Amino acid sequence: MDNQMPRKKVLSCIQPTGTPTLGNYLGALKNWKNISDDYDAAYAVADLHAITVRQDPKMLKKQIMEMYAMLLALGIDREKSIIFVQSHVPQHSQLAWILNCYTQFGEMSRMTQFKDKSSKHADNVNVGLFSYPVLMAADILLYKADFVPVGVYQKQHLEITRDIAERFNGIYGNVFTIPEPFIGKKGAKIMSLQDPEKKMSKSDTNVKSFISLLDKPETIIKKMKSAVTDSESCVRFDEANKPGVSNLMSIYACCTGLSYEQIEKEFESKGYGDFKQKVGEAVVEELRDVQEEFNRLIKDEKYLKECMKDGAEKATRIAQRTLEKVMKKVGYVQI
Ligand code: ATP
Ligand code: LTN
Repeated sequence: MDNQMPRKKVLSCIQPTGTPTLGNYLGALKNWKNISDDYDAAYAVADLHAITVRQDPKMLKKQIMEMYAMLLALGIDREKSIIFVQSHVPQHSQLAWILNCYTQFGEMSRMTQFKDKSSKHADNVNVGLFSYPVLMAADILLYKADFVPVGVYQKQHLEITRDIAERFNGIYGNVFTIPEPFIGKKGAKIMSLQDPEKKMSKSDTNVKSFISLLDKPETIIKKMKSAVTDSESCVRFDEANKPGVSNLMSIYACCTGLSYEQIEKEFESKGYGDFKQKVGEAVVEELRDVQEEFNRLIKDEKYLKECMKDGAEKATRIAQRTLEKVMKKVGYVQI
């Protein structure tokens, strides 16, 4: 990269709503490490977003520590990138309130995640769940992110972030950078092992449907072996007619770097048993280093908290600068 040019900025967050899955890893986390080599990256544990669904306090605390340890375990260089916890930087909530007042009820009503989640949690359709994308817009806009690595499912939230930013800039001048989504091609959509029409999700009640990043090698192989395929017994990429096999092929491609043609060749005269075993082994290999590092870090609460503090300080410096600018534009009195 040209040394004269300032590096482009990237921000992404993940909710601490459970142990991340292979879907989260291949669709998001794995790319975060690579991206951080070329961009000014900030990554956060979105614990404010997490309470849009009811959380048990003890579990939430545990999951925040685990998700943070997981981000450190990815091997991102903490000298170059910022890794922090959203609730440690109050500017996120402050900007979210302001942006709420520049967001229309009608446009928020169209968000598909809200529709999905409110039907899943019909007993708790809270206002936070509704305005979730505004908090996400605040996360992104505070750091003036040029790019936001997200899975394909978050694309609509990125679009509304752009709309809110453009609207605000239209009124007050050039305050916010308009962010672009950054959706990796490989791994963008990893499907459930039990129902390949559905995405792999960490909150799925059937544990056989996902690989958790902390699953032991034996468990990974076992879950792969019980993955739903079809009766054709031919390893061929065809998402429409062979969603199960295609999903396993895309997992294998992500872990080995092989193309679909190369994979089809490798398993030309082999059955699904061999294929699933190989996919399982490739996943075990792919996760080995991250798991080792996670297991080391999670025991060291003192170190994790030191890193959190350092991350929060760095993030606050950037976030406060943007928030002050916004407040000045809106007409608040600075003291
Ligand atoms: P939940 O089950 O709590 O809704 P989730 O596992 O679906 O969570 P999120 O926390 O919503 O995942 O997403 C974290 C990141 O991982 C996002 O960038 C998202 O797009 C990506 N991601 C989630 N599931 C998948 C998947 N199955 N394939 C690829 N990427 C995914
Ligand atoms: N909504 C996202 C998590 C998230 C996020 C963000 C992603 C919260 N704030 C800012 C990118 C940028 C999710 O559930 N995957």
